Amino acid sequence: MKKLLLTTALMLAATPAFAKEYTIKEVTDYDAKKQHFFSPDKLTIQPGDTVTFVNAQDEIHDVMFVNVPKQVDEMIMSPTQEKKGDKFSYTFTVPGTYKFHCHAHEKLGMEGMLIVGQASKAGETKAMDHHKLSKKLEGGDAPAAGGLHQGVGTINSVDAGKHMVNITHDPIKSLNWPKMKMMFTVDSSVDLPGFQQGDAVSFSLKPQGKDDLIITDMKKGK
Ligand SMILES: [Cu+2]
Repeated sequence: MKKLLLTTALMLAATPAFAKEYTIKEVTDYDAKKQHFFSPDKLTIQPGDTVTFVNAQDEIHDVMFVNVPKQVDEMIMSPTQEKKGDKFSYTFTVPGTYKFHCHAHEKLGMEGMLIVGQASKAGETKAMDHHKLSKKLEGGDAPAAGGLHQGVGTINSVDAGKHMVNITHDPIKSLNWPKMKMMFTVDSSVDLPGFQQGDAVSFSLKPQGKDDLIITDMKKGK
């Protein structure tokens, strides 16, 4: 009897009519500890289920699958630089563990994990290098001098107390970043009260930790 029930359950799971649809939002929240994130950033689904990634608001995001089960033979990625309301859906049929990130916010830790059926064991997944593809799309990377990335932009707001600044920056090739509105932490060596909304600025970004970048130098003028 027990065996019969199990068989029936397996058959139901394999029937497309029972396939489910899930949504993962791509979120920017300047008040959150981590400002750019997927919600949820971990999800378990069954083979045949579909996940739709939705850009939830006015920030540019996308989704790129960077580590997938070995049997997956295609690049799973949304168009780059999705705008508000843009959607990307994919139906997952190969069981295993999938890791994804937002290309624009990769260095800020915007990443997530999807388990289809059951998690992959060691050696059952492979890396997918979408960077080669996106470099082609974006016209090549400029090398970062001394590990610093140079940007120019316009200040939207300054929070001197928190040592943070919100900047709409031009594309930063060395990070593969499109034009974006972003909040940055500013090093204490920068005289933040000397800046205000509307200032055009040039700045240097230094990688900090695994997924953060801080402004170590900022001057007026582009
Ligand atoms: Cu993003």
